[in-house]
Amino acid sequence: MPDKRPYYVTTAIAYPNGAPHIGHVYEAIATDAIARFHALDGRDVRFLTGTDEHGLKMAQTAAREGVKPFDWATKNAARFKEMDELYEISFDRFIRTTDKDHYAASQELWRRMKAAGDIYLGKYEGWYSVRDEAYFDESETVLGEDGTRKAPSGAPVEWVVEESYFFRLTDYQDRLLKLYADNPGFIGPDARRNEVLAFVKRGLQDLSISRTTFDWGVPVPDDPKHVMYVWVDALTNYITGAGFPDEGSELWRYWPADLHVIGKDIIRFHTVFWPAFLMSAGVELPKRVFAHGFLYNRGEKMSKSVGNVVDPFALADGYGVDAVRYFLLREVPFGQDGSYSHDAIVGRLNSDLANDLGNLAQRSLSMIARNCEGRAPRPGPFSEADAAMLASVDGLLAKARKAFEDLALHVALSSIWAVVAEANRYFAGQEPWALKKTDPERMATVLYVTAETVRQVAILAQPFMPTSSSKLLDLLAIPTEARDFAALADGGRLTPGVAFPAPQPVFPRFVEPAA
Ligand code: ME8
Repeated sequence: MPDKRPYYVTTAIAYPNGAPHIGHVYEAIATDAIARFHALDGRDVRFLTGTDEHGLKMAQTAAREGVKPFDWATKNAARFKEMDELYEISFDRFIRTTDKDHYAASQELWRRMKAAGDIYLGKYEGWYSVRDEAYFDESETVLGEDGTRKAPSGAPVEWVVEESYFFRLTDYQDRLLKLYADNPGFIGPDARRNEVLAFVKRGLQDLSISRTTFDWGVPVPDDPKHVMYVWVDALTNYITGAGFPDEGSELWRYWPADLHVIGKDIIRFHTVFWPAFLMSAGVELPKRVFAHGFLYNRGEKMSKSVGNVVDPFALADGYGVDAVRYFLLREVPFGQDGSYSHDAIVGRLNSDLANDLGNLAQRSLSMIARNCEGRAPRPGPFSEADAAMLASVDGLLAKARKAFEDLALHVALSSIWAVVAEANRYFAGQEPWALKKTDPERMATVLYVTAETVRQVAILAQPFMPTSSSKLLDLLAIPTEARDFAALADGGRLTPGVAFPAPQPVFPRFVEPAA
């Protein structure tokens, strides 16, 4: 029976203070693969992504550009959305934190935390990093060589003294530790979990959650000279996207979220502050927060100031959307840091895509076109080798499900490509081109088994490479309603006699442009 339960997955919402970079597209692609995987597996998926538009960083960048923060955000949010569309990100909503319903949700969350007695007025005196939009205890900062104080990220910090509302985070230490102990899967990967545990065990301080020295934010209910600290409203986006506070809404069935996908630098906000806010407001907690690693350009950290940000639009132009999607998810073990280079992507593109899968499909389909009247071959009895090949490809769904359960997306891909390699060995070993003269029936069986393997590989590759996979499925004349995971294994074997369109290469080799 298909599992039709709701599945709610989110990305972090990006600061649209500039153009998107490769880290943003990486997060979108990985989350999209997860969303598509569960949708193909029958789940009722909702996928939320968007932009985080308030805060001092946005206000300052807009001021430098000489435009209003909202206009600056609008311009860049459009670029993020274009990037998502270009990369086939299957989001259900692109939320902007300047959306009206998000103001209502944030203010309602605030009211509930206040009603719970967790918000009080005080005075903040301490360090703040605009780039990180984060407060730091002096012990966490370091004095740079230039004599200025820096956050752990290297961003400059400034001394802030202002009236501020505080959230009683101190009171949540035990409840948070219990949450982590009772739900070992709440924070992943383990390295991040250990980091958060150590942080919370050291003891928490109350959190400043409003600002008065600028007004680019969600006004605090009943005290509009304060705007909410940008992270309070930013985190709330996840429940805005599920219809909060209208708990009778159609969308509320998606809450609690199954998974928040974020980068490792923002784990504390998502696994300490966010669950504490929700506990305070009496809202259920998300089931899991998983932090992916950082991408570095040939090993170097990317940043706008270093000027080595890789433009996702240029990447898509250079290699193709599916090649970039495949490369990032195959090359970087999900949860670890990874690095990008031209040579590495071309290597993967030419070996895994053009040689391994592309050639397998092209060679078997062109033989079918020439020797089987361009129709799905009719197989004879299966030999041991045929049965072994089919058993391997039939076993992939279970492996892929396990890999997605563990959020080991790269493992799902390596299992699929191990079957592609096996299919290439099978094809070469069976020599269907030689069977053409000696045993045409046997040739038909080998071509059938190969094409059936390609069918299942293409179905399973859809979360990673939606466009190329669907081209492959078109070449096998698979109807759109037979492309989900229910059609894997004997849920939908290739039907003998079905006419195929003329075969075309799906994964061209990358050829270096002339210098
Ligand atoms: O943090 N490699 O926004 P953001 C991989 N607005 N991932 C990276 C990366 C890199 N080089 N650089 C950034 C914010 N990211 C907040 C989030 S959520 C309620 C608010 C990831 O635009 C980063 O870890 O700085 C985060 O998950 C996402 O990109 C957006 O980063």
